[in-house]
Amino acid sequence: MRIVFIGPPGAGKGTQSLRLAEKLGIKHLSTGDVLREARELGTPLGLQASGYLDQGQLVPDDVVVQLVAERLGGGDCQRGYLFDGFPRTLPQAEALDKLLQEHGGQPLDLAVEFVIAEEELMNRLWKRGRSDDKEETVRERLRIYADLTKPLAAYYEQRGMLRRIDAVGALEEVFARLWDAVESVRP
Ligand code: B4P
Repeated sequence: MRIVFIGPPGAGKGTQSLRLAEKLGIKHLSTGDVLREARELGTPLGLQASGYLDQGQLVPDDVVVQLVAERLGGGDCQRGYLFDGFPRTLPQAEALDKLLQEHGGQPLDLAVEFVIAEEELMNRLWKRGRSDDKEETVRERLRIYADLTKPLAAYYEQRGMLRRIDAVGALEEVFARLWDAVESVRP
């Protein structure tokens, strides 16, 4: 299966995606994890991404698309994949469609939107305390989400691929909703 997750920062995309990818036996790719790891290793990608990450800004589209293109070409994506945090902008979604055409022409099966109130997000991120989880940075990430990423839900809805899930509740409850969404599109 080919799946993408859309949701505001702290919605639980990372938390749920690891579990879902394992259950489905597909590759999991978090662009956020790859960027943070690159920063820690001090690679050229990491140096390029660092300032954006700290300020809660999106890393430029061409950088992220290049990163995903490299991973899609790898053999471990043949059985399917779950992209967590990608695409995040309309140009990224269009670039992904193009990449999929180049890699065998198989479209996505499912886009999941995690729905959650801002207050709950602030609460979760405050507890996590990552370097980009400071209140001011989170507000900026939420603003960017509303402006640039949330419109992707309509993009996938028009293509009949979107399922929305309530992301509030215990991890198990959220996973059960996610699994229902997957089952609804499984061949
Ligand atoms: P991401 O790494 O994607 O991070 P996120 O949106 O903060 O997190 P997520 O929704 O995965 O939350 P999580 O499960 O961890 O992005 C970080 C940055 O990377 C971006 O700001 C941007 O700069 C850059 N970036 C990434 N992708 C990009 C792209 N495509 N284009 C450009 N830039 C890009 O959960 C958060 C917390 O909530 C955790 O502590 C977790 O334990 C807790 N939690 C989860 N589920 C819960 C539940 N049900 N109940 C209670 N707590 C829960």
